[in-house]
Amino acid sequence: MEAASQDTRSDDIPSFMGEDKVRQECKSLISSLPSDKDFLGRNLCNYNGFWFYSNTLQAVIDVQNHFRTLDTDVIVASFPKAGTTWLKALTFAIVNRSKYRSNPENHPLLSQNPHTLVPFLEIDLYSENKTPDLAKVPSPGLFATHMPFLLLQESVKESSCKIVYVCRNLKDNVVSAWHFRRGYMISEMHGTTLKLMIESFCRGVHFCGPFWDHALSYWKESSENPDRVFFTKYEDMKNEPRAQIKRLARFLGCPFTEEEEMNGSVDEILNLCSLRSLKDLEINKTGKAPCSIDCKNFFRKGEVGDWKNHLTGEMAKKMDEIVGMKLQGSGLVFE
Ligand code: PAP
Repeated sequence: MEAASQDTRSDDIPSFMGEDKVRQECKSLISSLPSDKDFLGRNLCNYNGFWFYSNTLQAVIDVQNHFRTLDTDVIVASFPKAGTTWLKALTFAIVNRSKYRSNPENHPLLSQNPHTLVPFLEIDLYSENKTPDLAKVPSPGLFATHMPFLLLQESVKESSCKIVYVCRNLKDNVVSAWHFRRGYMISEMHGTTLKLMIESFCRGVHFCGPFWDHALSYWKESSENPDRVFFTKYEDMKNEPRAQIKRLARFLGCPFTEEEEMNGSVDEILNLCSLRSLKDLEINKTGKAPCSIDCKNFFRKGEVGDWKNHLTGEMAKKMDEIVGMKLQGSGLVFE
């Protein structure tokens, strides 16, 4: 089946995938960049090796030009659909745990979606405004990004802020992205196939891709600066959640004390941030994330290996081969 054409107009396209927010200077830049189409036939341009929709590139450039981190900020970075929502919730809950210990019923994660509490720089804050007012952001400032480290580094180079990154094996990542897109881009997705999406991922031509270069950008930085960049995988978080959040808390400079471990603080945070708990909350059933996507789309199965229910052996083999080849020699391995 053919992918939907670029000319198809649809009202279910989120703003970051559009082209209407681009200012003249960025239009000129885009016209000079390599271009291609995603699996839906929508325009992508390649900026410093990574593919973006035009509106997102405008915001990426505004982030690079105007956003400067503070030492106390934490940036939750991820490849889309790799576990962002979970890592946002955990990071928020860990760094703010002392504020809500005595009144857990007022915890913000019970009434707000993790994407509201930890907004994306290039998809939320800088998408409508090149210099958003960050003065009211509570301390520590928690921000998120899908930008690769290469593009983020301008904003973080003058501070000692912390960056936490999650990625996920490509097969589950693609299957998750497929369901996500089908959840909110109902008419736009009509007439496309998972096979076409996989082909675009295997070519590396997809939003924020190539996948492997994205992961490698943070992998390399975390190897060189382990106090600066925390690197984890969705699979590791699922397999050993307690060990991973203890590691995360240590990295963030607020390790769980022995007393906290004894009184169940680690498990409380894991429960609060679990897929089951978040998915059941009214806000996440009926609310909208800042990017206008219904919150419910961010919560699905959360299973490692769900790809087996969706991909043929041939599709899986192709993806394993290309990822294996691209990551060869880096030390980064996906099971
Ligand atoms: P984003 O990049 O668009 O923000 P992201 O949160 O990275 O999306 O990915 C959503 C995936 O994380 C979904 O995976 P699935 O499609 O394989 O099910 C979603 O179910 C999963 N997810 C969301 N919240 C949690 C959570 N609290 N714990 C575990 N997995 C979660």
